[in-house]
Parts: sequence; C-alpha cells; structure tokens
Amino acid sequence: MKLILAVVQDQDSARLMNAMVDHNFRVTKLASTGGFLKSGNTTIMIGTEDIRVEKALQVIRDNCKSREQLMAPVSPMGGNADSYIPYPVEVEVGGATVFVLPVERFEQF
Ligand code: 2BA
Ligand code: 2BA
Repeated sequence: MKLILAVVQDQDSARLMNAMVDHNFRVTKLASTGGFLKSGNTTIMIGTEDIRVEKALQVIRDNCKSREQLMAPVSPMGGNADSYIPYPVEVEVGGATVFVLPVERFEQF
C-alpha cells in the first residue's frame, strides 16, 4: 500500500476530490498553507494499493493545472523603506506537488 500526498491549489480541490471518488479512491482533504506564498492550498491524502498509484497520479494530473499567482513582496529587513517600491511578483504555482510514501501498516478501528 502507498500513501499519496498531493498539494494542490484550492481552485482544483473540489474537482479533484470528485474525480478521485468517481474512480473509487478513498481520500481525505486537509487544509494547508504554502510556506512561500503563505496562502492557503489543499493537501489530498490518498491511501491506495500499489497497483493503483499510477491511476491516482493520472487523475491528479488530469484535474490540476498550474497558474500564475501574484505575490506581494516583503519589504527588506533593515532597508530603507522610503525608497522601497513593493511591486508584486508573478509566481508560477504548479498543478500538484505529489509525494508517494510506503505505508508500513494500515488499520481501521
Ligand atoms: P469519507 O471518505 O467521507 O468516508 C466515510 C465512510 O464512507 C467510510 O468510512 C466508508 O465506510 C464509506 N465509504 C467511503 N468511500 C466508500 C466507497 N468508495 N464505497 C463504499 N463506502 C465508502 P471509513 O472507511 O471509516 O473512513 C472514514 C474517513 O477516513 C473517510 O471519510 C476518509 O476521510 C478517511 N479515509 C479512509 N480510508 C482512506 C484512505 N484509504 N485514504 C485516505 N483517506 C481515507
Ligand atoms: P508555496 O510554498 O506557497 O509555493 C508556491 C510557489 O512559489 C511554488 O509553486 C513555486 O513556484 C514558488 N516557490 C516556492 N518556494 C520558492 C523559492 N524558495 N524560490 C522561488 N520560488 C518559490 P510549487 O512548486 O508548484 O508549489 C506549490 C505548493 O506546494 C507550495 O506552496 C508548497 O505548499 C507545496 N510544496 C512544493 N514543494 C514542496 C516540498 N518539496 N515539500 C513540501 N511542500 C511543497
């Protein structure tokens, strides 16, 4: 068995959850926050048999797309704030960041 952790954008999470359930995967959705943008994203947890991992990855790939997001820059520490012009910077946020972990044991009580 494997545990798939997929960090996805909030905009894709409902569609991805529905698609996973349609394909008979069991899923759990967690609210998460990206360390860089410090804005909300969604982590989907999928526990599944090894032979279904590729299918799960395909469903994730098909339902998540990358987007440009504007990031408000932080003013420089100790710098001259008067001359600092905070232009927003565009950052490309990926469709999904996926980790596949081995599961040593799975129990349901
Ligand atoms: P839910 O996905 O909301 O599922 C609630 C209950 O509905 C499940 O209880 C199960 O009895 C039933 N169920 C879910 N999917 C089903 C399906 N495809 N066909 C028939 N019945 C289905 P539990 O199995 O005790 O799971 C409770 C919660 O634990 C789940 O909530 C889900 O959030 C999480 N979970 C369970 N197995 C998981 C897995 N393999 N990967 C990720 N999360 C899992
Ligand atoms: P954030 O950390 O908010 O990152 C959002 C996007 O900002 C990233 O998109 C990337 O394009 C950019 N970015 C992140 N750190 C950067 C840096 N040090 N320098 C320049 N640009 C940077 P993605 O790579 O698609 O990641 C989307 C989200 O997935 C991340 O949100 C984070 O929550 C998660 N993630 C990505 N890689 C991860 C990893 N190795 N471990 C844990 N979570 C990860």
